Amino acid sequence: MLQKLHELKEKALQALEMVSDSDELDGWRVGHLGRKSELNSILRNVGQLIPEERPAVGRLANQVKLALEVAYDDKAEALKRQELERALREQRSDVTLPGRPVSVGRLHLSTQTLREIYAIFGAMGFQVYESPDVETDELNFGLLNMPPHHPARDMWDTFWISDEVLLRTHTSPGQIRVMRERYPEPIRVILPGKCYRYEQITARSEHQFYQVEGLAVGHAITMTDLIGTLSEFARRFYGPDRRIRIRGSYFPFTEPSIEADMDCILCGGEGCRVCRYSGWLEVCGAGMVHPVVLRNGGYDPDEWSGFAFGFGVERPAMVKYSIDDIRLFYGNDLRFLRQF
Ligand code: FA5
Repeated sequence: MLQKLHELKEKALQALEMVSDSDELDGWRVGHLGRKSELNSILRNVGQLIPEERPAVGRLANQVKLALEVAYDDKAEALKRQELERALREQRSDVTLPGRPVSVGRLHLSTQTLREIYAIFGAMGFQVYESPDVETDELNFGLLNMPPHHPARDMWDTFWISDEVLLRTHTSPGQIRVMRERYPEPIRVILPGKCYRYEQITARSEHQFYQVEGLAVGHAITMTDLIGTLSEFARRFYGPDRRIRIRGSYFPFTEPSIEADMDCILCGGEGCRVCRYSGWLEVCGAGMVHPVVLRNGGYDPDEWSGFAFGFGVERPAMVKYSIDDIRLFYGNDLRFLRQF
C-alpha cells in the first residue's frame, strides 16, 4: 500500500507538470484530490486495513495529500502569473500614441460680451460696481421715483419673493446704492448684472437677461457728456461704421430721458423680426439723473448733476454677431455656444 501511495504521488506530480491552463488544472484537481480520486478512497478506507498497517498508511496518505495540495497551489499561482504576462504582452499600451483630447470649456457669449464692455468703459475711466439681484421694492421702484401705484411699474413687472422683495427688473437700483456709498465723491461707474422680468419670451426678449447700467455724477455734467459717452462706446463696440440714433423717451428716474438705437445689421435697415421691421434696434435707455433720484442718493441736485444709461448685453451681442434669436443664449445648445 505504501508503495502504491508513492507511485500515486509520482504519477500525480508528473501529470501536474503537463497541465498548461486553468481548465486542465481544474480537471487535475478533481482527478487527483477530488471525492472520487484514488487517494481519497485510500484515505476513506484506512480504517479497514489490518491494525499494523493503519498508522503508516494513514500518515503517508495524508502527507501525499498535503504534498499534492501544495503542488496544486504552486501550479495555480504559476498559471495565473503566465496568463497575466501573456495579457500584458498582447495588450501592451503604446505610450507614443497621441492622447485623447481633453475638451476645454469656454466663456459664455454673454460673459465674453460683458468683459468686452468692461474693457471699453474701463478705458473711459468707469469702475465696475456690483449690486444684488434680489432687491427691495423701495430700491427697484420707490427711490427711483416710482412710488406705489406709479403706472411705469407695469413696464417692469417681475418675480416677487414677498410683498417687499423681488428679483430686480433693471440694474438701476444700483444707482441709489452706489450714490449712498460714495457720497460726496464724484461717481463714474458701470453696474452690470442679471435682470428678471415677467415677460413674454420672444426672438428679442427673455425673462432673464443681463444689463449694464452706467452712472456719472459730478459738477456740471450735461447731456452732451452722455451722448458723447454712448457714441464712443458704440464706435468701440460695433466699429466705426455703425449708426446710432437718439430719440426722446420717458423714464421716471431720468429727466430728460432718451433712447439710443443701432441700425439693424441683421437686415441692413430693411426690417426683420428682430428689429420688429423698423430697421432699428433699441439698445439703450438713458437720460440725466432725475433730481429726486440724486436727492435719494444723498446728492443735492442744486450742486450736482449726472447722467445714467442702461442697456442689455444679449441684444448688442445679437447685433454684433448677427444672431437672430435671443433664446439661443440660454438654450444651452453647444452647437451655438461653441461658435464663440
Ligand atoms: C431700463 O431697464 C432702464 N432701467 C434703463 C435706464 C437706465 C434708463 C438708466 C435710463 C437711465 P428698458 O426696460 O428699456 O430700460 O431696458 C433697457 C435695455 O435692456 C433694453 O434696451 C434692452 O437692451 C434690454 N432689455 C430689456 N428687456 C429685455 C428683455 N426682455 N430681454 C432682453 N433684453 C432686454
